[in-house]
Amino acid sequence: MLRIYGSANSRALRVIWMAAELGLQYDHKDWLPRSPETKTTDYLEVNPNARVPSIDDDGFILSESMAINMYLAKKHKSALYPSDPKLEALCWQWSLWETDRLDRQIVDYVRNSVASPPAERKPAVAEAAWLQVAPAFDVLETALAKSPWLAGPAFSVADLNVAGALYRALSIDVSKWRNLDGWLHRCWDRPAAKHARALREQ
Ligand SMILES: N[C@@H](CCC(=O)N[C@@H](CS)C(=O)NCC(=O)O)C(=O)O
Repeated sequence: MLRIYGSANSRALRVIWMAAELGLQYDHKDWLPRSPETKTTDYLEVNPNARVPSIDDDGFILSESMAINMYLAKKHKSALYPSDPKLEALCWQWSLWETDRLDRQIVDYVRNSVASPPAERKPAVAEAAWLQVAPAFDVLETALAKSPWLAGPAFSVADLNVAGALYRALSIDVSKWRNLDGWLHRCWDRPAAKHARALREQ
């Protein structure tokens, strides 16, 4: 049986989305980041970083949300994982790119501009993050002007991983990036995405 460690209120959101796309049953350890459960000796065996998400797939242990999603989509022979090596490589490219360029930066920006209570916001952190987020959005905008999806002719794990990581961007105005805006909402309009989002926002 598949077990997913991590609350929808964490980067496990994107893994929960993928599990819903694939129609997988799973045991959910609905743990928040930094919760006591993530610091036990047993969990540190699963993820020595004490972070979520992680999975235990019938004894196969894996962490890193992007890798988990690519593994699950490939294992279940989903159309979300392209069989063409070039499209497969584009899924790796976009997932790694997002982790480098946007994953932390978008969280820092949104938390410190709109999400946290005003007294807790750090404008300097928001400003520094925005200096990285805006050019990364430009890169996505250019790619999405050429093709409606990031890796080939259809929605794939590349789109899920990047759009999943951009959950926070749903709460800011990105209409300046017209193609990015349309793509982000197309991705999050999928039933599996709505299911994951509902778990986070319940
Ligand atoms: N690159 C990792 C990041 C995992 C990560 O940072 N998870 C956060 C929650 S979203 C966490 O568990 N943080 C706990 C901590 O920082 O101690 C992934 O994508 O899975």
